Amino acid sequence: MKGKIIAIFCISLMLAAVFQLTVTAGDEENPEIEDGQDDITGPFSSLIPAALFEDIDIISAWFFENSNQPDYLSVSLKVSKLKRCLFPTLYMVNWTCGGVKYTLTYGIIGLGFLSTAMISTSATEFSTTIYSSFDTNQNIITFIVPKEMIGNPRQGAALTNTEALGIQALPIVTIIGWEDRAPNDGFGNDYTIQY
Ligand SMILES: [Ca+2]
Ligand SMILES: [Ca+2]
Repeated sequence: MKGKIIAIFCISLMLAAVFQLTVTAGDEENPEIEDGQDDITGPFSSLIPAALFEDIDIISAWFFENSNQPDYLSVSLKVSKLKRCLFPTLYMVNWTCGGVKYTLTYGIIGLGFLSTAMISTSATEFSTTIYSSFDTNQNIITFIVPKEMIGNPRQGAALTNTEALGIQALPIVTIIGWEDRAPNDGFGNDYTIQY
């Protein structure tokens, strides 16, 4: 009986250790970047119904990797309500690693029918198209980034200064627009490369 209790205790400890490992990487429950709802800034934003901006209202963003595909970094961005807006819309996630700033951008142009995802770096000012998914059921955009495009960060490297932006512009006067920065001040948590 005593041995059985010790065995159960050991299994519980092992499960706790595994759980601890799984929550060190970002996921929807443990996002590196968190933000409030209905906090859009821009012209007359306090007078305009929040529902009109729910597609750029960022809720959270998180980084993650898959041990089966260690050469890729994934980044997900969750908004209040994802839809293909008629107005030009940009979603961005920024971070810094090794002194270089990286920017993921998902852009919607052409009345919502043309969209693309890109990665760009402050090192080269060069943008490259990458794979992404646009999930209107989960309200999540996910970017899949080959690590060779982000300086091949090694296991244990920290992605710092994490932040996300949702930006919407009027189709003609693109300089006038609304945006949501996440978080509102400072930056989100760092992410540590797992593989
Ligand atoms: Ca928000
Ligand atoms: Ca915000």
